Amino acid sequence: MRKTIILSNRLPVQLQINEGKMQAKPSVGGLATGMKSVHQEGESLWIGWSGLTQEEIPEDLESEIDLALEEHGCSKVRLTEAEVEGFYYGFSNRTIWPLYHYFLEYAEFELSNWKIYEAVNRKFANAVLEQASGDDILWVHDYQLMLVPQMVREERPDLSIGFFLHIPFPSYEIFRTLPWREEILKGLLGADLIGFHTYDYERHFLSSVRRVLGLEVNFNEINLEDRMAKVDSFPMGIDYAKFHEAAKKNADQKDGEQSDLQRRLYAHKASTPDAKFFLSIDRLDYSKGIAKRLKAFEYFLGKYPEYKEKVRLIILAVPSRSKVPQYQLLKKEIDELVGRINGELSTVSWTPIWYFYRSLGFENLVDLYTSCDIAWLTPIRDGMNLVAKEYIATRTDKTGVLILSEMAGSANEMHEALLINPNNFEQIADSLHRAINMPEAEQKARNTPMQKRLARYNVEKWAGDFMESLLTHKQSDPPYVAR
Ligand code: ADQ
Repeated sequence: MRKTIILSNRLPVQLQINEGKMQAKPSVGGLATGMKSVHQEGESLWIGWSGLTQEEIPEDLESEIDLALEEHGCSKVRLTEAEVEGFYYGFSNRTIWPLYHYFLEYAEFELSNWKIYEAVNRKFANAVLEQASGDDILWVHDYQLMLVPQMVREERPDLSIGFFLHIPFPSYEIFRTLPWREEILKGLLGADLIGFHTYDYERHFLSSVRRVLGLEVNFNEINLEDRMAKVDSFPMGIDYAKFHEAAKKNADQKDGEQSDLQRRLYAHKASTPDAKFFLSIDRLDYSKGIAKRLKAFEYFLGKYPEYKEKVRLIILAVPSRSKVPQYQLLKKEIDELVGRINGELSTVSWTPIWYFYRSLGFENLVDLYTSCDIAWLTPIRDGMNLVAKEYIATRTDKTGVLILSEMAGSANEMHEALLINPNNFEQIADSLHRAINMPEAEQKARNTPMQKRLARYNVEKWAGDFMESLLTHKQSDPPYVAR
């Protein structure tokens, strides 16, 4: 039977060893959430790194871990500490991530990291080749594995190979600075279908293919002489029903059934009825613009001092890549900004910023979405941003205001939100003011079409469309037929 192999850097389960015992925990992140529904259906295998290096896995637990993963339909790629360092923290997160998010000044071009990236991509490709049979479908995810499509194709051109990039693809002028630009493009072109979140990323990719490799591009197909590679945009959706239903359940809960967090939020609202909560949720990452948001909040309170003691900013930052120096510096900057702003502005009864540096469980996440009047998501660059979509999905009475950066991929589909430029503090302050005063009828008029779109174009539809497009293209373009 034909199976789908999903390949990503991390498996959708995280392993932790506590006192010699193994524990499995679902991972946080857009991809894990998004692919869950695809992985649960039909015949599929998910291959990726478990999150533990070979040095961290005691020999006697290896087979126990493999068995536990197998139960989740997963198989692990073994990585050593040095490989994780060079491939993940090094090339992926200190070269590609900053470059693709337009933080050129943070991008490091280390030959040794590139070599490890190549070797680890080879490991992932070999893991696929060991498992692939018949006319299987391979769906490779994200920027850590851009060389895998070509590595697999060289051995198995009969497989249907799809690749999806979850982060932006930068403009040619940025991409061309990468010393290994040709290798990366050739690696990606091993796929039959290459997907992006937006048309702009697709356009940037095609332009780089044309200018770096000199290949002929016809509309959205690249002529590779013996075959055509197709490029298209597939804006990723969310599990709309899951968020919407959880929010409904949440609204129906009686007093005793509420979570601690919910009770606290409601108590605050009851004691100050005209108070407004602004919500900011991201991984702690410089691309998400958290530090800038804090400064913009301070600017807003300076411009509109009448909102002092009335508004509160809830910042939830998920720890991320804490071994990379830029992330450590950012954490320090955010800690200091929160401390300074709260120190300068707090009163006996008011703390302007509530700052949580942790990951929250699904129910608490929904508590926050449903109790905050305004979601304020202003990344400096973001491939898509699923939090914006999740917030709108949980607004069961259709109230609530979304303030969203125009630099997030999701802004293309959520034009009813208040779209802002994250560098324009004046515009941000005015948008916050507008959001606070927006009549309910206008909130509902804006949120209704967004909800409809999100419900229709959910994550299953996203995955289904990608798979259908891949298979249709493969059928019409068999690799063995020379043109
Ligand atoms: P991320 O950069 O991780 O993903 P995002 O799309 O916002 O960003 O997804 C974050 C996910 O983590 C959301 O589903 C959210 O619910 C969850 N999450 C965030 N904070 C949390 C917290 N404190 N506790 C628990 N869960 C939390 C990358 C790209 C994005 C792209 C996705 C999917 O950078 O641009 O949208 O992949 O393609």
